[in-house]
Amino acid sequence: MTATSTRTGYLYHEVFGWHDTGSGPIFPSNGFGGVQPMLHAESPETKRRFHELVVVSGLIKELHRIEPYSATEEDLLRCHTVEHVRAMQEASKLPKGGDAGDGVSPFGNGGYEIALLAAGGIMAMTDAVLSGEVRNGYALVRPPGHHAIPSMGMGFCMFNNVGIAARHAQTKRGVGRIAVVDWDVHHGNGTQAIFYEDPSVLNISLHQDNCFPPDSGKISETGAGAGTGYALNVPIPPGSGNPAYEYAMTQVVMPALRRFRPEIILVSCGFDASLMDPLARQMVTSEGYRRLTTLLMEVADEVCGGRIAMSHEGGYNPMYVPFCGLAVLEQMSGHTTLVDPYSAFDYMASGPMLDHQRAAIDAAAKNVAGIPA
Ligand code: 3YP
Ligand code: ZN
Repeated sequence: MTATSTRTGYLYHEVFGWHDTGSGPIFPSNGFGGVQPMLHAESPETKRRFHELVVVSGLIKELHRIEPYSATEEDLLRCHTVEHVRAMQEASKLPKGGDAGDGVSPFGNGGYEIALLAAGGIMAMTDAVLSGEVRNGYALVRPPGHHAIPSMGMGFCMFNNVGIAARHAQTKRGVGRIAVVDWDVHHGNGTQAIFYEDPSVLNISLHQDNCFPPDSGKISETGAGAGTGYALNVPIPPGSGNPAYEYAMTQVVMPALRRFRPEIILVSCGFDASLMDPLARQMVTSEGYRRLTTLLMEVADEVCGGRIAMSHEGGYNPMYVPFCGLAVLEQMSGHTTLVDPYSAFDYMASGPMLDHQRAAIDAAAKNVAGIPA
């Protein structure tokens, strides 16, 4: 199978920066309670700076811009309960908005409409990849989605953007088999929950072992009922860097995709496994993200005509996320622009994979054979 287009899609909308997560850094700020107000970890800054680097580097000229549209209530309801959708609609009308479900996922007035555009953003990118308008593409959306379960949002997520795009592709675009590769450093528990009993969606999550949500994403979670075997979890020990992540790709993700043979690969792309991230303890560098992208493109060329649609999830270092993102977009599009100055720090992450890291990934790799052939 060959891709009909060689273009790389790119999607961003200024209103994603208007999703208002308030003034509590993860936890709500509180008078004399000790949490001093500051920008929330999931702030506009990381994504806005990523977008601005895409523009200033000149890479934007090599990308094919895709416009987002708003998901409809019907689109949301393919993944979420009507109670969750109604709760988000109602809270969004309040002068100060509300919370998506767990108390650390605030949104402001009008946040519901922004979340519709985020879900519709990855839907639009998926459409563009499926139609052949682009070969692959990146939707730089906000709020993120991979923690949102059917009945509630959590972990900074309101609705499960990638899940909604997958169901949309199946019901409106005639797609059968879809693979989700989630390399955000946290477990993609929401996406896993949505497709846990569904054999048409293979959900692979690489994440730091027991990071967030607590006790979520163990190798023993492999799906249920008709979906048995179609969930794959790769818990990676803290302190892992490029070699361990590459090993997880070659030993788990690539063989699993070859076995499952999806028609398209959706990526929950977080940059919070980076060397510089405050919300996890991994050591992936921009070159590491470039390498993960190369490997994913290789297997996508083999199994699904190169069709990859990425959706932005986490990543909380406003200095570094833009360079990790630029590396991924450069690799997807085959163009290079400027040098990542933070590569001066790569020596910190240059160590080899350690034995316990290899053992953890080898243990997860055993489940690849459990994907029904
Ligand atoms: C949610 C609360 C503490 C950690 C945080 C993780 C959010 C995230 O990036 N998920 O992918
Ligand atoms: Zn994350």
